[in-house]
Amino acid sequence: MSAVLKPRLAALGGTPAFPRALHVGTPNLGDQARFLSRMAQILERRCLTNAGPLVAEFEERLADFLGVKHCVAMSNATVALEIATQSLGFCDEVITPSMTFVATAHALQWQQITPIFGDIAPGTHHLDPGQIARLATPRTTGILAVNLWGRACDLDGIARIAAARGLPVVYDSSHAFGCSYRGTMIGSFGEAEVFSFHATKFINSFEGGAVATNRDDLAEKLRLMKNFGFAGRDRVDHVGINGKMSEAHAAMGLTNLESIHEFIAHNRDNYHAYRAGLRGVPGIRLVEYDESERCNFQYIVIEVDAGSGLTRDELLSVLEAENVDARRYFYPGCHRMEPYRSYFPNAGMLLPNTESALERVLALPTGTALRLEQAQRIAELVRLAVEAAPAVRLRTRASQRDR
Ligand code: T4K
Repeated sequence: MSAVLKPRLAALGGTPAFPRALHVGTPNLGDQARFLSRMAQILERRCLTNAGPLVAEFEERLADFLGVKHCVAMSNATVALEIATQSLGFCDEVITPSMTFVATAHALQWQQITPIFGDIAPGTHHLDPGQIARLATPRTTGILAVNLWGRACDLDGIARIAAARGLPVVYDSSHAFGCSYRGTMIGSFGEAEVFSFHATKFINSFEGGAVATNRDDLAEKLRLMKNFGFAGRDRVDHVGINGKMSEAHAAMGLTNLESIHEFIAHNRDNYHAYRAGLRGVPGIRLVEYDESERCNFQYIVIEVDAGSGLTRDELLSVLEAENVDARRYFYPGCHRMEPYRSYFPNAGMLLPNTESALERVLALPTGTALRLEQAQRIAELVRLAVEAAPAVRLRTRASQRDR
């Protein structure tokens, strides 16, 4: 980089590239008038929750879109994971990755199920199917795999090993709404798949989630369990919880679902801008999408390697100084969070690929609130930071010393 450009980095004394912070996870919003009209209908009907028409419509549209028999809407994905795994009789030990949002592990631990963390396959951020064979014991009752960043994990590999061991599989597909695997929409794999419609997700219903399944018996049980186990007005057939989605949440979900193609197009453009801008930057690897599949392009994730001359955290400081609120998802890994850290203090030794990825991964802003030129500018800032790596390192060390 020419010396002239160096001062443009705020970390080296320039002014921030963006006057206001740009975040990972700023919500995608559909047509506001449609949403408000749905809200007016809700108030008019005075049916606010408990199997209202908008939740039913949302479930139907989701199932259609995913090409799956049933979609059961719930209050959020964490509760949906709990209900799905409990419905399938998961107990004792369940194999799951540590490279995920902590909700995946917590959904198990909340039910006193021990998450057994499997390593990711090298070069991927996904559970290595070989780990299942290695970690399965007579106490293993299921697999909870994650389709991280909207990219499918090795669904065939996992299905093969699970079938050989007679283990049911649930997928945490919180990131993967609108994505496919070998031409089939994510949503119909395993016994069930769970989606999140949290505000930060590709399609949001403020808070919300859903379980997709092709099994009639399972769908029926999920419906009972999310509604206290009620099978009739005065009949409770099962232990249950309140996992219901409200009509207002469904109104938001439906409205956003109607804009899904715009969201995808916008995210795809941002992704291409990042890909072009980061091409050839030494030590920076963009986690790419397979565009022969359907993708939601929801996460822009890079890996920062030694070749960049910077650590991931040094690059993060540079971006933060520019008002780019990049995130170290999902650092430091579930196995280094409580209570798992206390239960398995040496788990990291068995998770070398996970530990290495968690030191290098950085999620960058995208979504419909981020304009194309902002994505281009962020990529340019990453390039400048790498070009100015020696100066950035000196500055970072000096500021650490001063703290
Ligand atoms: N499994 C996986 C693999 C998941 O990633 C998640 C959730 C779950 C399960 C559980 O799903 P839910 O039970 O939530 O349905 C956020 C979300 O809270 C979490 O839902 C999500 N994963 C995770 C990836 O991201 P944080 O701690 O990063 O959230 P927060 O509050 O820092 O928000 C991120 C950024 O988004 C903020 O800097 C600003 C922006 N934002 C956020 C909200 C909520 C907005 O602009 N507006 C908003 O309303 O966890």
